[in-house]
Amino acid sequence: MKFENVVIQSLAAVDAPIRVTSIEIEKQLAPTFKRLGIRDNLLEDVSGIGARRFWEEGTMPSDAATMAAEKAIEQAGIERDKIGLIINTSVCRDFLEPSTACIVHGKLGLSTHCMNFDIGNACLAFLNGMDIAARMLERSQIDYALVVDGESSRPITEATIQRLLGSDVDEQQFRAEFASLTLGSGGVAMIMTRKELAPEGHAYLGSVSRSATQFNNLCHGQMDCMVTNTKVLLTEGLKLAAETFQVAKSTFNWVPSELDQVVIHQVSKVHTEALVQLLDLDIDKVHAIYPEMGNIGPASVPIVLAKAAEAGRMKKGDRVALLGIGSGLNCSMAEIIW
Ligand code: MYA
Repeated sequence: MKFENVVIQSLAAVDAPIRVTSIEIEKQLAPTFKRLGIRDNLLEDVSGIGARRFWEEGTMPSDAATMAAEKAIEQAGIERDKIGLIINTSVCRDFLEPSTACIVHGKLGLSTHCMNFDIGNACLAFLNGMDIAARMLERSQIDYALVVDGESSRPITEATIQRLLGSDVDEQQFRAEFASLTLGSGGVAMIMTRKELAPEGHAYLGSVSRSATQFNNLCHGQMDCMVTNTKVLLTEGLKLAAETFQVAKSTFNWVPSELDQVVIHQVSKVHTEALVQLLDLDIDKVHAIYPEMGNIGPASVPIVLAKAAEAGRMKKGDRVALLGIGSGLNCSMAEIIW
């Protein structure tokens, strides 16, 4: 779906305060590493993830999303009663019900006319949220939309470490739960509106999507346990990304060398390097946050975008490609003119 009048008015990311290194995690898992004969530093060596962030105990996904939303509203300089829609897109949630969006809505004190709901689509949901908001904005059904995401990897990481310390854990289980140790935390929020309301905003041109749901069994996650077939996820994820990139090329006239910044969902060093090579992208145009932040699920793409902007990697008019992918498998690619 392409849009002519939708812009991103503000974007804000909030880092979780506690830095946990892969070496610290491996130290905790030392008895299992020794028993299974796993080499030291495997986690950082193969994934390229040296650290990830944790929130203080008790910080809920809605708290992370609310902190980021407060920043985004302030940056945009808008009255909060003008916001007609809030979508929460996080994998992590405070409860199964009510929605995390309604908790964030309440914490922010948004108006009674502001629609609020969650979208769940694994690591892809933030891009889906932007797309749904853009559809409503383009039709003038609302004037401002707030898309938020708050991820907390602390509970699943701690539960996984405890489980993997079990004396009955074998190599197969270790490999199946390995990806859980790469997850990170963060909060992010974006205000979207129409061009006439924020002429300095960054144009959101739209997105294309492709799915390969025959692979919906490759990564199954619960609040305290995620089981992943890392090998097949990597190969099939890359195939779907290549297929989606072809559609994006013809829809947005993408030529890899003409893209100024490529913002990708960050899984690991292996995934990033394989994708860059496959799509003939320039690695210098990819802002990598995984070494310090790990895989922050659906918050990954918008946090990378916010950090790339903070680092001054984009200038006005730059063509910015967003490449998102999520378990399912689903893949979306979008373009922003900065
Ligand atoms: S779901 C979350 C998915 N996250 C991960 O899979 C992260 C962890 N995975 C990785 O870092 C790589 O896949 C690994 C494989 C390293 C696992 N457990 O050459 P290799 C050892 C323990 O065969 P590679 C999500 O985000 C192996 O024994 N160890 O591995 C949603 C060897 O050790 P040694 C393992 O293929 C969507 C070493 O690693 C495991 O290079 C994501 C190297 O072995 C394991 N499971 O990497 C969709 N496997 O050296 C995918 C291997 O001692 C997206 N090892 O012999 C794809 C596209 C990306 C973005 C696209 C945007 C559009």
